[in-house]
Amino acid sequence: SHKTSNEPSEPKRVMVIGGDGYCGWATALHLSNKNYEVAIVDNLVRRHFDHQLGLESLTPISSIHNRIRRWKSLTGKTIQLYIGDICDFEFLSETFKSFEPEAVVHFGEQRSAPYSMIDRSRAVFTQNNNVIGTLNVLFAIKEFKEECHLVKLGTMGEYGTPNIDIEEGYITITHNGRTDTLPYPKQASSFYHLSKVHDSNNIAFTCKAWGIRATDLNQGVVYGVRTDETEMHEELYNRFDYDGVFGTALNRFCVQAAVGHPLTVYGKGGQTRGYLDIRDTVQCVELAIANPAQRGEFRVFNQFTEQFSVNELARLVTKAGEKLGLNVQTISVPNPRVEAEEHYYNAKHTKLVELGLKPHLLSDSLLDSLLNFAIKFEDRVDTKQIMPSVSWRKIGVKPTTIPA
Ligand code: NAD
Ligand code: USQ
Repeated sequence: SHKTSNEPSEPKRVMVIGGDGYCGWATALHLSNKNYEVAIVDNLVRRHFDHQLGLESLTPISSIHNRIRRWKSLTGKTIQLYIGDICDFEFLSETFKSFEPEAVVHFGEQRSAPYSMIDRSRAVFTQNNNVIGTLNVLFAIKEFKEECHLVKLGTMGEYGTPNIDIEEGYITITHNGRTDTLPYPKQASSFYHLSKVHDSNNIAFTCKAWGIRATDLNQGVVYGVRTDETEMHEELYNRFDYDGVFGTALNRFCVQAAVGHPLTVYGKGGQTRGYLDIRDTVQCVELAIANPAQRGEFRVFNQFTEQFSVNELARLVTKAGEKLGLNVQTISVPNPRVEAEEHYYNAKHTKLVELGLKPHLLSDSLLDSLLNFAIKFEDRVDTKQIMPSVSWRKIGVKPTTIPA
């Protein structure tokens, strides 16, 4: 096809690490649809965790091979696939040399806080997998593609719940009459969330030392399941975790409401977090790629659109459920985690909006469609997987197959 002189000569080449997962699959399809050249890198370890723990996505998900074949047959677009572990540097080097990415979006980590708190071996696995994987990506960029922009998924949980406003990555402090802009203090509260803090430190250092360009996306809790691309065909459906280990707050509540299980509010329910629709995850990542960081710049964006407490989410789901004729109850579950249950929370999130993010705010219609989605698959729900089974206080060294 003919190109005019001011169009980019080639589509941008984006490597999506963790592209078989919840955020990664939606993002890979979105970028491919927007004519980016996409390669998925994934070792499918997440599917393996599900088997090990006896869990399953609410939605049936097809193999990564069938997903990619279906995408090609529907759209004519090719997504390249590299199956392997990014902790294996030889494998990662080969993918870099063969695909030559201009941007790497890194979703490929063990992302469940409860999983990281099951036992010693899961805690060690999580920090090893996440910290070493990210270090390898940094070395691969330095060695093979030094202009490549790293877009790294971090978490709002890196900041914890301080009693002051949360800034985007940095805070300006005056101390004993001198002023500096410093990394915002980090107070993570699981071995998983801590792995992200360690990653952020390694990335910040290599931006300074080697001139890496990086964007740390401190994402809040993601909800929803449909995106324009995944709803094109059943074989493109995204995963939907509702269990006590991988399920996250709002998605879990919708499934609980659909099957008549009381909503599981942990402790007092005042825990407040940033939340966003998965349609905004894909939008934010695209914005970060389209507006890359400078060489040597370590940019931090807080990636969420609204704040809610767990109690507020329970109230919203109860109201939306009642409209569908569901009788929704809520129970207070003794909190399996160690976290503040009543606290101040006010986090900035303007940088992605300045780049053009148009948020999909949580609405009655979205809750309605999520609930209907959960009702559609209610026969697949294993209610034994709903109650939390991992305790922050009881974690020990004894290997645990099925959390008790
Ligand atoms: P997910 O578990 O669905 O997907 C992660 C993918 O990475 C899986 O397909 C897994 O197989 C792959 N992976 C893990 N380790 C790997 C390795 N060493 N080599 C290759 N592939 C590997 O998780 P998700 O919910 O899509 O989360 C993606 C990223 O976004 C994570 O970094 C997570 O911390 C972050 N995040 C997620 C949420 C959320 O609510 N889901 C919120 C904030 C941040
Ligand atoms: N919670 C309940 N009831 C439930 C589930 C959770 O009260 O049934 C509470 C938790 O105690 C916590 C809050 O809801 O206070 C959020 O928990 P979550 O499981 O939804 O989210 P979290 O463990 O923080 O982890 C998820 C993703 C992780 C990501 C993080 C973003 O799994 O990858 O980093 O959200 S954030 O929360 O901003 O750190």
